[in-house]
Amino acid sequence: MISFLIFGPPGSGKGTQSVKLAEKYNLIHLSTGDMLRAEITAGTELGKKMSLIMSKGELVPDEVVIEMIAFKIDNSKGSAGFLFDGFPRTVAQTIALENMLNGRGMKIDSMLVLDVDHDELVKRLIARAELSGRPDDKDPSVIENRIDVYKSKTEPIINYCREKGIYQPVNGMGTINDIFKRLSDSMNKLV
Ligand code: B4P
Repeated sequence: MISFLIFGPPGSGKGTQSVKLAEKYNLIHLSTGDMLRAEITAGTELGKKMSLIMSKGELVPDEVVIEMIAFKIDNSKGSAGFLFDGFPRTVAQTIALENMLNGRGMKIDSMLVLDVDHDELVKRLIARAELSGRPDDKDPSVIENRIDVYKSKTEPIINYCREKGIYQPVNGMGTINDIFKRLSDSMNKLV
């Protein structure tokens, strides 16, 4: 089975593109953001604890998302592989994912990184706030904090993956369909 990471700052289009790519390549789409929001909507104890962290634009603890992903990997069958969206977000999560996959005879095959200008990120997230009702989209200072957290805690994964030869940058500016075509061109080299 093949494993792709779709990577980029908040608002870079990870979630948007993942839905289309998972369908095209018969991949299981695993979004930790969606899993956490499902916990909040269901009103679970975990959801209540994570809601405050997420509304500030901070990352939830590594062990919470690692456990969620491990459960999903073990309970997902019948696809060509996995598309990880919004996970990993720290180098520690990356190492945990590698260990999980290696233990199951898999590896991270490619990291597709969407490059988008800062002003475009903010514009997209403010536009989404109108529809999503997500508290982390409504407040411009929370959006800026999410971008800062990405730079300090998440971006270092790029160097880690570059050294492993799996880093593939993709221009994330333009229409959703143009970006989908660029991502597909990169993925076609591996599937
Ligand atoms: P996520 O759900 O991953 O949210 P995100 O980073 O904002 O990205 P998202 O996928 O939603 O946005 P997208 O770029 O697709 O995480 C939310 C929070 O959960 C995090 O801040 C953190 O607190 C927590 N969390 C999640 N995973 C975690 C982890 N592993 N560890 C710790 N904490 C974790 O798109 C944004 C918008 O842009 C959309 O409205 C879309 O319609 C629009 N758009 C996309 N492409 C476009 C284009 N080409 N042109 C115009 N608009 C476009």
